[in-house]
Amino acid sequence: MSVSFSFKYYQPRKLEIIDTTLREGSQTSLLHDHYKYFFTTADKIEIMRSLILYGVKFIEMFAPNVSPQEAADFAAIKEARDELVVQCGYTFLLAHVRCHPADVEAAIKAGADGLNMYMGTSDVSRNYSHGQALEEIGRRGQTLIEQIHKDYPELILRFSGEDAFRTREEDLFRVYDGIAPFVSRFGTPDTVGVATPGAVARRIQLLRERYPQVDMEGHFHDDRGFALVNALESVRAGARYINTTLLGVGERSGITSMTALLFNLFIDKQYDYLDGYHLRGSYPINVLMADKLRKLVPSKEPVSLTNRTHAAGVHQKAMINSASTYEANPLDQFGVTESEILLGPLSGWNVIHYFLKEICGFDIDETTAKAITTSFKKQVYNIPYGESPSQMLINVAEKEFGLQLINVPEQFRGTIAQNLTDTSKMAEVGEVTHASGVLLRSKQ
Ligand code: HCA
Ligand code: CU
Repeated sequence: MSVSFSFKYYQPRKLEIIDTTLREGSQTSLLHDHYKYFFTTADKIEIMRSLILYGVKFIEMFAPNVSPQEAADFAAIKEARDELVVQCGYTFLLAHVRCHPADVEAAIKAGADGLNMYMGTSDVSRNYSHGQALEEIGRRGQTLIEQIHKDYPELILRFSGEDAFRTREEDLFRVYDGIAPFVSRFGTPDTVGVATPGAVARRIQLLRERYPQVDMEGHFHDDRGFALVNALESVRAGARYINTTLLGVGERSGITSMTALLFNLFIDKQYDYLDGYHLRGSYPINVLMADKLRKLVPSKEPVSLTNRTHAAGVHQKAMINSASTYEANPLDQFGVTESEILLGPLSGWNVIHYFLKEICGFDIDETTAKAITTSFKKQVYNIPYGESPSQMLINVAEKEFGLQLINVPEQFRGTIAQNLTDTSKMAEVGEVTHASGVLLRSKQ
């Protein structure tokens, strides 16, 4: 049974993520780097289900006429979406289409809830001679969109002038003016990632003033590393809809990462933009995506374990005493529930003492820990490829220093007994460690 729901009964939230992992995200070169090339139907369904469970209500996909596989996937995703309607409410499936009857017809036939239409408006994206030709392009787009609006009043229509930030304002207006009565959203894609936050704020404000009845949608590429800040700026300027992908993947360096955007709004205490998003699912959904790409969650992704990983000796010592010293942001609320301390050449005796005593259970005092540290630091730079520093450290402790395990009584095994020499600190420090979930391990 096919399910449908009219957009006119949906009250959009203050921020609606339009996730385009399945469209823009599929254009990432990372899929090629790993000889994977495309998301399988099963991958797509898993990604789509995770997004819906996370609270995303708008999902963008390719026009079904891109390839027979995309057409089959569209149908499969629609079916999987329908299964979640009772549990999660309705999610709108939007087809990314050129302003071209073939794309439009294919999307409508496939049962898309909306059309994300686009057309090149900048000098570079369409090689027109300024003025007349643009007007002609705009008029043709307008005729098509007006007709769709008339024939399919239930369809959610969006129009984007591709490469909007290299399009002169008056050119954009010339095209958008005629289309405005027929669409519910205008996109302002920064197709090649040239926009600065100031330019974004100005554009969004201008468009909002000129088209008060049309919502704005942001789509920002990361060529300059501005995709996140531009998305935040556009939200601040009043764009209700933002295009994101998981891990920010997309063409070239990609677009805004969904979890990075929501994480920043949370840090800025913009809670009313976060209505309905299951923020604790952020890290798990990033891990799922990384897995699909056959890689780890990238270190530049704000919602990552890397952001709770500590390698320098001074940081590690501080982390053992108080996790907040080098962790300022509430990553645990975004599902990164553990900190990680990497044993290695930069580790100091404090952490080595902690590791050997608390994690391994050796009978060791501070003087011995310092001596072991000196020996370990001499050897670790020559560590054979593939061997773990923690194993090397244990070997030093056992073979060079003859350390023995403490015979911990059965009932205390598994209890963190940090700083056993100073029992007054034990409960306090132990609690902090537990709360932050410090995890000591060496990178394999
Ligand atoms: C593309 C270009 C696009 C479209 C964005 C939009 C861009 O890959 O087709 O439709 O709003 O960045 O301009 O992703
Ligand atoms: Cu894009």
